[in-house]
This record gives sequence, C-alpha cells and structure tokens, in this order.
Amino acid sequence: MNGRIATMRGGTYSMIDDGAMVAEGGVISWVGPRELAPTVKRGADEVVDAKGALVTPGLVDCHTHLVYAGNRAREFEMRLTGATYEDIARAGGGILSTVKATRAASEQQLAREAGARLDAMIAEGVTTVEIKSGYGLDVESELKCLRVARGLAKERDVTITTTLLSAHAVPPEYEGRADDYVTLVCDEIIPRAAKERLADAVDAFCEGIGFTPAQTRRVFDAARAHGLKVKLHADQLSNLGGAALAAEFGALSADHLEHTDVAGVKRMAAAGTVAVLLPGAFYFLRETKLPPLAALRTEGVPLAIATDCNPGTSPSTSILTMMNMACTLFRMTPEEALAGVTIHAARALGLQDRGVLEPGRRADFVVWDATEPAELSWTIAGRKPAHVVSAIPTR
Ligand code: DI6
Ligand code: FE
Repeated sequence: MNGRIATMRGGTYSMIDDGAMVAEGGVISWVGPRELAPTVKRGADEVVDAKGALVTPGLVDCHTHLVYAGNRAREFEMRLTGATYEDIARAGGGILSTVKATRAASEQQLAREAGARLDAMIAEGVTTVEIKSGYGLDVESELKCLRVARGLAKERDVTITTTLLSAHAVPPEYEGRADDYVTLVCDEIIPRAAKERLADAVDAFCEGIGFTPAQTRRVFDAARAHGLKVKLHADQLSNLGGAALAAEFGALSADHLEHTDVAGVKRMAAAGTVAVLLPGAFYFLRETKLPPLAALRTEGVPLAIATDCNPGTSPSTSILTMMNMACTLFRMTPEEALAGVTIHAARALGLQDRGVLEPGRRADFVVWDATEPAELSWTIAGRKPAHVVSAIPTR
C-alpha cells in the first residue's frame, strides 16, 4: 500500500516507514516493509495506495453517551454566570433535563440525532464506537436507547458496542429513593437488557451526585450475575474509591479518574483495568485536578482516551480534538494519545481483535493526509482522513 504505517504494536508507534499490508476476509494477513510484501493475488477486491502517507489503525472511541435528545446550551449559559455543574444537577437540571427530552423522543428522532453525531465521528477515522444508555432511566426508555444504539451500526461501516448506564442519575419519580431505583436497575433493567442482548457491558456513575459505592456494588453484582462486563465512571468530581471498586470487579475500564489516588491506581494495575481519560469533560468543566498520570504510567496502567460525547460535560464528537487536549491539558505525548485511541481504547472495550495493525487483527485502518503520527495530535481537529477501511463483513 506504500504507506508510513504506525502499527501501534506494544502501545508504541512501531513505525514501518515504507510499509505494505495485506488483508483477507477483513483480517490482516501480512504487514511489513513494502519490498518484502507478498504479491497481491489477482482479483483482489481493493488495492489502496497510501502514496507515502501515514496509516494508523481505525480509531476507537471507547466512551460516549451518543444517544440523547435536546441540548444543554441554556445550562452552559448558566454556568457562565456562576452556577456550578453540581448546583445545576442538584436543582433538577443537568442530566435530568436531558432525560426528559430523551424519554419524549421517538426511536426515529433519537436515531437521527445520534446518527448525525456518529457520522461526524466516522468522518474523523473512527471505526469502533461505544455507546452508553443513561438518559432514559426507566425500563422502556433505557431499552429504547440501547436499541437505537445497536440500530445505528446497521446503516454504517462501524462497529458499535453498547453499555447500559441506567445507574447514571436517580430519575425524578424515584427522588429520595435511590436504593429503590437501584433495585429496579438490578432486578428489571439489567435482566431485560441481558435477555434481549442489548448491552455488552454495564456502567455506573459512582459520585456524590450519582450513586454510592454500595449502590454501585449492587449494580455490578447484578451485571456479573447476567454475565455482563463492567466499567465505571470513577472519581470524576471526588474520590469515592471508584477506581479500586472497579478493579475489584475486574472492570474493563475505570473512566475519568481525576480524583483517583495511588492506591486506586495500584488496584487497577493489578486487575488489568484500563484507565479511560476524558480530557473533553476536564476542559468543559474547567476542572483543575489532573488525573494521576505519573502513577498510572509508573504502574503500567494502559491509558485510553475518549470523547465522552454528551450534552452536559463534553459536547464534542471529535476524537482528534481529544488527542490534542490529552497532550495540552494532561501532558500526554502524541504517541500515548494515539495508543489511547487505538490499542488501549480497544482493550477498554474488551475488543482485543483490533487497535493494532498486525496479522490476525481486523483490517480497520485509516490513511491520513499526514506523514508524521504526531500531526494527528498537533492540530486542533479539522483533519479528515484520506481513506478509511472498516472491515465490516459484507451485509
Ligand atoms: N459523567 C459525565 O461527565 C457525564 N455523565 C457522567 O456520569 C455527564 C452527563 C451529563 O451531564 O449529561
Ligand atoms: Fe461519561
């Protein structure tokens, strides 16, 4: 293919300067220097000439809340005249205002609005997206959002994974009865989502304005009983020991982590739990407490980066902007940023079949209008891939 291939093997660029790649049936069969490439069989479906440009794995956005209705522009204005995110949430705005709009929306409307956001992601070279529920907060509305998320993949060349985040906020009808709502989540929503195969994982918002560690534990026990993997919104606004709790349940990932302490990081390392860092939310909330990057690096915790695309704290679909923010705000390197949206993001979803360009992995890849991998983090979005291949089996 004549490209500069950043294979991302071992979480580093692992560049092949003048490289070629061969794929059969959507799976990579050979990657290496072009001069050693096997001759492509005649009748190959597609030959991509990268013309010396940068090639990377297809990007993976491993944490999004893509399915919602309405917008939160008014709340944004309020925050600019003094109200905090937590004040607004406690006054029944915030997440709950999006819940109202989402409950009222039809599946078609949600699919149209989420589909537009998904298309913006795909246009930046994203080939795998995780989508959470969490703006329905009752049995039917949560399942509706998961169905919409699943349905989005049918019309596009992208892999969607779904995560049930019913423990995102206490809905108005359960105000003051959070434990009863958790019972609904554990006894009805999780079993239905599992039975109808609508969720690949279960998540919770473990936070002062969300759910306590004890309530999160109940949600995780129910997820485990139904054979579902778990993830956690952990230690975003305060340290409730969320990272350690996620690790205790063998979570795929613990996400946010601004307030996580070294003990929590060590537990994550021991459990193989990926750290998903969300610089868009950090930026938008003007957070000042940085996630514990030095400890995460020392302990060897894989670092993923995602958009957290949601109307309240990260209204962005741009994974490339997040790479830039990871570098500018978190002082991550462009190499860490690229690993964060490929190999480590794939692992945060339990998808070890992608995120690296090597034999045996899916042939999801992007040819960029760039030659150096650091170019992807250097610019603040605005970049479009020259060519994207998403190795979705033919429909
Ligand atoms: N943490 C977040 O940053 C989002 N959800 C969460 O648990 C915010 C969601 C929202 O404000 O709508
Ligand atoms: Fe989130």
